Amino acid sequence: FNDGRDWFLRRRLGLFLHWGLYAINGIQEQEQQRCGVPADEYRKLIGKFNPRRFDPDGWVDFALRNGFEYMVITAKHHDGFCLWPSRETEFHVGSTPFGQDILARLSEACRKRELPLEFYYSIVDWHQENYPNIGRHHEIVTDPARHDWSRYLEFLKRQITELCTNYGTIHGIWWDMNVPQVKAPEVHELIRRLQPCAVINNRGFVPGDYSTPERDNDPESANSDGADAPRPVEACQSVGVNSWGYRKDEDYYSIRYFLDRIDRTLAAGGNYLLNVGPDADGVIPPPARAVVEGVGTWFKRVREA
Ligand code: JFZ
Repeated sequence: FNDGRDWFLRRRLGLFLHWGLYAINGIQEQEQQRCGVPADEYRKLIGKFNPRRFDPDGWVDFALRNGFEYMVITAKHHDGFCLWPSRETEFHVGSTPFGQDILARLSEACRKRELPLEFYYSIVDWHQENYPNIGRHHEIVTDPARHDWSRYLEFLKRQITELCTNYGTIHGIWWDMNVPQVKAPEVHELIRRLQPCAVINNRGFVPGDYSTPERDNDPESANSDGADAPRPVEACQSVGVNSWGYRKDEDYYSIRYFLDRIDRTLAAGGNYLLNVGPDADGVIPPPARAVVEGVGTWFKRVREA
């Protein structure tokens, strides 16, 4: 890129964190849509979120100790719950018994240890009544009379402004679930203006800086978004077979599986983002840690070679 975003080309392995209210039930991060948890029930989880063992320095140490070179956390997933006290909604961590600004704590821990941090932001939002909750991956029934793209986009821009203003230097906005019908290049311009080191993936409103293939997707075919030139690639994958968020009875991919996937991605010039889901106390489950450690042991050897 030849600008503040260059860090992304030198750093290759990232730790992805899916964390939010869904950690409480421990089913999966899309339990409302996929597991029939009613929206009204889901909302009540806000009264139960109290991760007493949240230790942002511990997460950063864990990542660095295992050779990970950047971090991405779900600032807001499809459920609409915000890990920071957004002025735009009440559905945020400041309204929980825990109360603390998770993004402030984590970004501070990352800054101290110079670990680049990106914010994942879901364009899909099951909590905002303006968001047209229809279509691929998000068939939550809401009142169509309230759907309003332009109002939702204004809300989104104000939230992105909060994320790009209140946490010092951030290193990326990791969009999820682009809606192909909506083009809003001004959102990307906003990020560029406020955060020159921030990379933007291709699940947003215009193609972005790099493509985001997932699981066994072929990097060539994944997320074809009309980009006109080859771009950097970042593959992503969860340690859990069933979920990105914490799941009580998760099945985990083997370390060997990831070494194969990651090796292939790195050889093709891509970055790799390995995901874990901390539990409701804020603890990364032991089997997830074991995968990160196994991958890290191997990756540190590759880096030294
Ligand atoms: C999305 C989310 O629905 C999921 O919860 C998680 O956050 C993941 C990182 O992103 O899921 C997707 C999005 C795109 C593809 C697959 C799963 N895709 O393009 O293959």
